[in-house]
Amino acid sequence: QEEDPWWKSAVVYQIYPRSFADSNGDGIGDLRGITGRLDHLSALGVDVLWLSPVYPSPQDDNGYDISDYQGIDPAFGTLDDFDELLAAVHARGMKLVMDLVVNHTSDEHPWFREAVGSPDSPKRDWYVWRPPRPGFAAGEPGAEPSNWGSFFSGSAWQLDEASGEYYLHLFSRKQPDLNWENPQVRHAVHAMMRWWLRRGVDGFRMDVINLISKDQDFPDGPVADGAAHGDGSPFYVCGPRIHEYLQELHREVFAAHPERLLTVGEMPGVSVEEARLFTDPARAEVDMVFQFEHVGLDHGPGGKFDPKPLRLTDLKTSLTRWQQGLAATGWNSLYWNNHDQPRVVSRFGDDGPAHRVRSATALATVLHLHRGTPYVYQGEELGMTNAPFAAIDDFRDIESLNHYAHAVAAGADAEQVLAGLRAIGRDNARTPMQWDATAHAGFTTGTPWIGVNPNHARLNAAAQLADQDSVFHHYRRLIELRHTEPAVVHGDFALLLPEDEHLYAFTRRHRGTELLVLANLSGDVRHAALPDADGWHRAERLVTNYPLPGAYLTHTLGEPLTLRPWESLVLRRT
Ligand code: ISL
Ligand code: CA
Repeated sequence: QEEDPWWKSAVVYQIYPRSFADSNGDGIGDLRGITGRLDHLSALGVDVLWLSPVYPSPQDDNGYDISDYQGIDPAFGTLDDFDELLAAVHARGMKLVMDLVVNHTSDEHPWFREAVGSPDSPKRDWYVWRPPRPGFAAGEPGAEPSNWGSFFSGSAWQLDEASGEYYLHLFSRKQPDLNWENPQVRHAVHAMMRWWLRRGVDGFRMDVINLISKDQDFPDGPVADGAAHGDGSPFYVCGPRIHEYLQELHREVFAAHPERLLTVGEMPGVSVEEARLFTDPARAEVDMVFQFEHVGLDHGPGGKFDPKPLRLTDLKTSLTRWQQGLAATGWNSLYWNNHDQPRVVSRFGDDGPAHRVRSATALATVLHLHRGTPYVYQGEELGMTNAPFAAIDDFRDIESLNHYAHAVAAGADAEQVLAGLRAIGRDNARTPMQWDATAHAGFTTGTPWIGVNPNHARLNAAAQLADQDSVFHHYRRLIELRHTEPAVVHGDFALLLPEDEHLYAFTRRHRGTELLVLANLSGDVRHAALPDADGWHRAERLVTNYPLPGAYLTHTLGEPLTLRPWESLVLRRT
């Protein structure tokens, strides 16, 4: 176990560059802004930075629509700025991982321009083209080659008037899917990745990488009650050639750097069984995957924008299944937040003044004590909250804007649609990083591209660095614990109190060490009838979120443990 890969004991920090730090006052975060804020990340103690896309892009989906894979968008800076950032990150002993978006390009990428402009060019086949459905004329309602809906509302097919053919776009119309069946596409992607590795980057977070292989028959998918489009996911989630493509990528790109890299596949809809195949080191595909089960548990019958309250037992059941499923083979990624999810303290915690700090720290404790590699999304380490968006004009995200337009056009109540966006919309995670209490939270001297959360006056990094009881210092301690206690990295996971709707409890056992993680994920006092409460009586308290006198649990032998609102603790016995 001593020869385990370095990333098993690492913590990754995700930067959404547009919203992190603006160095030139244009209201958009940029690379020099990041370089100027590395002290914050060193103080937190993270090992790896993952940058959301900074390549040239029309920014239809905030950079997830790439028009040049080997450059930097002028809004973010230059390749020189990038090299400078990379050197500064390395000088601090951290690594840098790029976002790799190769399921699709921008429709403004030269490859797609050529494919559209010259249907006879070899580039045509780099994308997915199909004629209208038999018996239909191009452009007629229902003429789309399949009934698949796009992730961003509407059909997944867009008509190209000039040729009368449709191209596939699982995301926006400006994000045409690449045709991975074509070996030239795969070779171009490999070459581009090798170019970044030569430049010195330390790996890739691979966007929707389990969607790149499609069933070439493009069959219609099931249509849910009242849905305008079918669900094509059975025909593109972990499609027929996905493992072949990833093994080829490993051979062609990753294999030359056996120790250095971190590769993580973002995989909507992936099952535990598939994830084990993807991350089995013997199969040489990726190091770990992002799975989505736990962030779908509060989606309601009407989909993600129709959220329902989370049942804690559902969360525990799900995460435990993933812990067990990847215990012997493979590896987990652990996350609550990223740029696509609402803020966890608002979603699963309580972001009101009474409980914000303790619910944020309790949730952090639960996540970081699981087995796997934790990811911290910018601002999560401050307990940043969802944003008080007043009206649709406050939103910027294409998914939210498209959903609103489609839902309202279909007759939905606008206020109700807005309520869904406020609860679950991706812009909640995209408001600027809250550095200090000054105007625009110290993010920019100009006008920010999206509103700053007004709570930055009291919720900001400067205040939290100065306060040992802050969310920031709690995250710092959790990260340090992973670096120093092998049981956090390697320990076997066992869930306790599986039926409890308020308490999250588990142990991690490694050689002679056992950790107990106990969290009250509710705003009321709770009693924990732990199977072996007395056995933990004199255990060492490692990370807690309430100041308690003494080093031992203050509980009476033979009595259940009492946990205060949102109290969490990590205990160790040997
Ligand atoms: O938020 C979602 C839409 O409901 C997710 O399904 C999301 O689209 C999915 O997780 C894939 O996300 C990734 O690829 C998208 C991009 O918009 C996201 O920001 C990115 O993380 C397309 O590139
Ligand atoms: Ca800027």
